[in-house]
Amino acid sequence: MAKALIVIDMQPDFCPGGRLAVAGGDELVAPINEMMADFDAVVLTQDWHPPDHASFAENHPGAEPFSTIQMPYGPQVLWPAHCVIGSPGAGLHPQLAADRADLVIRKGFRAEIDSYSAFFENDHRTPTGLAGYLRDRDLTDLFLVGLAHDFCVAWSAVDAVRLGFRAIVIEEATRAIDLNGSREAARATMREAGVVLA
Ligand code: VGL
Ligand code: ZN
Repeated sequence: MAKALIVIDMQPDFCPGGRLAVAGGDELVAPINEMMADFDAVVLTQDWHPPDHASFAENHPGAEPFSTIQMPYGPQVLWPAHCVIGSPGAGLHPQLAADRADLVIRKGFRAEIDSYSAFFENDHRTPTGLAGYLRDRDLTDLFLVGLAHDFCVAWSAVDAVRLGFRAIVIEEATRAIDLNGSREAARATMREAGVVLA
């Protein structure tokens, strides 16, 4: 048994002033940095989209940001353009102790499909490779923190349990977008899946 801290999407675009800002997102940097020493491994995820990404409202003429459309793989919220490959907002937060990470895994780099989860793209089938990495290192207990609670953290935690890991979301080290009650919905989904909310 070994435990990993999975730090989801701590990037300037998800922090105040960013293109898809989550309220209070930057408040998490210092506590997450402090937690890192308590784990056998630290993994960071990085949302990483090409400019023509299908999750961007601006790539769907007439569509409003934060509306939902049907994609071949299911419903997809359309977001303001964010975490565009190579842009400053797509970097890791400058104060995040990224030097301590063993692995940085990027997701959402295919234009035609979004990837909230650190494990699978939004078709729930195309793997990112993270599960294999964690299994190879015998990292069984995953503690999830970062942004956003109700999208990338929640989807990652649910997939983790589905893949046979123990998943614990440290809620005080997350912040939610909370779109139409998505925070409470995500909490219910995580609890039902067997994610521990700590
Ligand atoms: C996220 C929406 C779009 C997240 C990423 O990190 O939760 N949310 N892309
Ligand atoms: Zn994204």
